[in-house]
Amino acid sequence: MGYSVAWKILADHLVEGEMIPGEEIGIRIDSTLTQDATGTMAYLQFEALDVPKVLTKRSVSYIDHNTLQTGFENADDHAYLQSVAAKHGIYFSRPGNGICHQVQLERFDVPGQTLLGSDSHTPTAGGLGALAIGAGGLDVAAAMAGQPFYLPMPHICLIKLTGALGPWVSAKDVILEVLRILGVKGGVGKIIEYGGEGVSSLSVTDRATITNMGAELGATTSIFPSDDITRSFMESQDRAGDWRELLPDAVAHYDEVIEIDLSALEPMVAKPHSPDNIAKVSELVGTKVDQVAIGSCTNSSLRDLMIVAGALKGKTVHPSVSLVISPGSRQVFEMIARNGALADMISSGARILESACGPCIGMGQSPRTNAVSIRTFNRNFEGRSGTKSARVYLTGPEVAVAAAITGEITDPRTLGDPIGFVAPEKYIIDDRLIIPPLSDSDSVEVIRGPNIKPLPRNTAMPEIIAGRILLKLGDNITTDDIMPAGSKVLPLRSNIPAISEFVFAAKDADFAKRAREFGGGLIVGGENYGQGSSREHAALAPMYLGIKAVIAKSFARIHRQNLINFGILPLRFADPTDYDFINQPDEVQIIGAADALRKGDSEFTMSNEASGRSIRLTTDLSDREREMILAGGRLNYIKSRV
Ligand code: MIC
Ligand code: SF4
Repeated sequence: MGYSVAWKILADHLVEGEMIPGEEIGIRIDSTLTQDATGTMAYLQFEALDVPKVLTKRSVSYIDHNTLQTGFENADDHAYLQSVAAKHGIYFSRPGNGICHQVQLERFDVPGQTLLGSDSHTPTAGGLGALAIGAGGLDVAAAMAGQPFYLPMPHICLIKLTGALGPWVSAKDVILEVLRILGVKGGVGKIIEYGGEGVSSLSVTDRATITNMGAELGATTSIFPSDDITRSFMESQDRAGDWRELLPDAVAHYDEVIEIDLSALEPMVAKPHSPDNIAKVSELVGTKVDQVAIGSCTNSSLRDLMIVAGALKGKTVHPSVSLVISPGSRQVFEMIARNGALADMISSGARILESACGPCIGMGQSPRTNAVSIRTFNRNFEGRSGTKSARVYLTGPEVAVAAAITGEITDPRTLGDPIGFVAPEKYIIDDRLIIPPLSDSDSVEVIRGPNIKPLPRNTAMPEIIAGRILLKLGDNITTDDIMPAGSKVLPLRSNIPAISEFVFAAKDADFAKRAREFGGGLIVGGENYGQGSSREHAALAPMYLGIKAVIAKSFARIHRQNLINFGILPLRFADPTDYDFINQPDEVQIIGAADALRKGDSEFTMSNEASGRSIRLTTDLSDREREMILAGGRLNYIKSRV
């Protein structure tokens, strides 16, 4: 049996453990990326590690999330990030240069390399054949300090593509189909590798749309082979020298195989409020639309915006629709400006935003009350748009632009001949907004405005975990539920005392107050607790409020790791029906928790004073993770070993 692409890259980077599915492995990280919403914490943590220069091949810091600057906070973060990058050998992509994943794909990703990013959509780079994983900022800080990244060896799942996409159907419809099949937790513990003859009909940016939104499957990452299509994309980005071929062996082993016939796909949508709530556009035709937002790291490549501009040319945006467009990168923005496509968009009435995350993270453009908003983004969790009552549908650019013109959900295949797109032989290459590392950074002073607060640290795990159940939640709780984003909260990402006031704000406005009153406590969740983003604030801020353990039926990968990184114990119900026997605000105790962690026990007993019942809990922590929790988190653990 031969090897898959993912297996080859993992084997190439393995530094600890054995590649047996489920067992913990450590891999070497070639490159890292951060964005400004997670980057401030990541660099505060990197500074705490006392390593003068990053030890990766390349680390890049992007400004793309917090660009609204409604107060001094965002701009203070930018100044901190720029100066800390200059100090420690990090590339700095200035605000205006674009969304991290799009720029990284254009300018930096290398097939066969590993990339760790403090953003859950880091797997976008898998479109180019890199093994790219999203993680919390602390894991990225540790990678910059030369530490391996640890993960359970994933199962490798092949999605075998046959055929080719029909007119007005695009890459977004492929990943929506995968989400239909697997659901938002169907990728947990897996690497999704794409293969089959259908791969050769997809461009690199199409592939990147697919690997990007693999994050919504809960997958460790997604990846395509690196082939001639990859080579020509890299040539057109003036990076032919970074290309290498990377294909699976003829008879490669996969743990699971799913087949998708591209020719059979139709335009699709993810309905409110989950990316796996999939329907065919044809089933929703006629639904009135109030807003259309085109952009984000999923769908704002040159190809996507050229299709949108082509459809808008000579038309007017429907009177009941507000159409906003944010180009993915400055390269894309400049190219549509120079080739006239931008003029067609402007003339149609589109509202053009800067090249950044913008509405995708609720930084502006919240829709009106009860609106239907069609977005080419990757997440439609309730309230993420900034308007709780809005109904957000996720689609590809074709469906989005069709709705912008007609004012209702429309099958784009009724718009007539498809819009052609031929990829340019050369993209405009201009890296002047990327500041490379300095050769001498001794004199650089790191700028810390008043919003950059010191990093809070946890203390060692107590012998007994005792406290109240502060909140009981259902299945699929997202990190947006735990730690909301948006224009009010995002500016506080570098200020944990201030941001912790917003923990669970949309679910339970009194949560922070109650946590303070009871001096911390525990949280109970259902399946897939912590799905979605990589924001470690969803662990760090609860830690700051004194949360010692989260008990759930199952956890999403990145959030589970973030909890451990900050010394919060993730526990599962041994018997999931026990979920029904624990309520808010029961007073509970786990006696001997620290001792059990030291001994390597995987069972814990929790007594519930209210019901008098004993509940069995389990954990699947590795030895390394146990030590981290005992130490009060990964930072304390690393420090104690130096
Ligand atoms: C998101 O899409 O939710 C974000 C904002 O990019 C996050 C990171 C963050 O919360 O800063 C992500 O996906 O990891
Ligand atoms: Fe930015 Fe949205 Fe992509 Fe997150 S998903 S990186 S907020 S564009």
